[in-house]
Amino acid sequence: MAIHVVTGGAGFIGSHLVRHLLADGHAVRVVDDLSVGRREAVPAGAALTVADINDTAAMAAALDGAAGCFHLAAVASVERCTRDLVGSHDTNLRGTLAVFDAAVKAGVPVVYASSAAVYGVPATVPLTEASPTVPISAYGADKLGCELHARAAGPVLGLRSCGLRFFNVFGPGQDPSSPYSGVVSIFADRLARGEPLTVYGDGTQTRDFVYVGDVVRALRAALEVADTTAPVSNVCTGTAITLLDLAAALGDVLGRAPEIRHAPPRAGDIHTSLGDASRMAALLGLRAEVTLADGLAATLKAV
Ligand code: NAD
Ligand code: UD2
Repeated sequence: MAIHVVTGGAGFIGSHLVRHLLADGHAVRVVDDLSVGRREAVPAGAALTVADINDTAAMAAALDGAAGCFHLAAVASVERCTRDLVGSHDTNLRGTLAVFDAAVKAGVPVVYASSAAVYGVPATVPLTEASPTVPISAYGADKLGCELHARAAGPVLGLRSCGLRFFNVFGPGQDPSSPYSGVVSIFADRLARGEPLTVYGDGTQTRDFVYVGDVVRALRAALEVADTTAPVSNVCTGTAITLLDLAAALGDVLGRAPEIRHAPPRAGDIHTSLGDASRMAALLGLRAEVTLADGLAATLKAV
């Protein structure tokens, strides 16, 4: 079968993608500097190169003969990007340019991770790909920069790409250890320990939670449509729930009501986030299939 490169393949989403590619008989080369990801998370059978994506020689070697590149490596924590503007930019925008450059030279199409963070505070929901992109974080600004460069590099350099704006991804293997980890991973970890959940604000804020298995399907479909027009698509469910309902849904899976403590709202927290999944259906030919209940059950089982 084909050879695929996965940057960030030792991370949460990347390790799921690698497992699926291997299961379908593909050869997989992972490029990850293990700054966040763990060597043990890289599924057996994949070839791991421990390197920064800015390492030109390492990227060229990884892409040699490859059929596609899934670029997921990033400083994925909004908080870390805020604290380390230049360091995170080196990975999130400069590093993406290094991946694009290597992909152009190797003639390999790239599917790259963008984020719902490109939208900033929504004026209206659901957010479509035509909604204004006004990021309110360095993380979101760099992700938008990746999209702009992909669009410029298509016609000029022949880069074939597709960008995916992930909404709130959850599932087994997401690290709960930082306060800025995904809320589902934090809540699942706390519930498993019998600890109370902290809800910032009144808990009426909404999020569009998309299961990692559906994200993997979107990534793989995106490789088929990557081209020089640099299409971009949301990856979301088109349904949002409140934080309080999320806590209750986790409690339902476990058969006991979680204890909830409220804390002041987080600075810069967006109240309403909801994606429109129409382009995902039209461009990628798929919609999110895993229900929240099933996804939460799988997440809790793995804790
Ligand atoms: P993650 O932190 O689990 O994985 C990122 C991986 O990239 C890690 O293994 C890390 O070691 C690696 N990495 C970081 N800097 C690197 C560098 N300079 N060179 C090589 N490797 C490097 O994050 P994730 O949740 O799996 O996210 C994957 C992608 O999806 C990221 O681009 C992230 O910004 C994006 N995204 C994630 C979410 C989400 O809800 N998890 C939402 C929107 C977008
Ligand atoms: C998500 C992404 C971020 C960026 C952003 C764009 C994750 C982890 N983060 O941030 O990368 O794309 O969307 O808008 O996917 N919360 C609690 N208790 C907790 C933890 C969180 O109440 O213990 C709340 C938090 O205040 C927020 C919601 O849960 O209202 C979701 O928080 P999050 O950190 O999982 O994700 P978000 O949407 O802030």
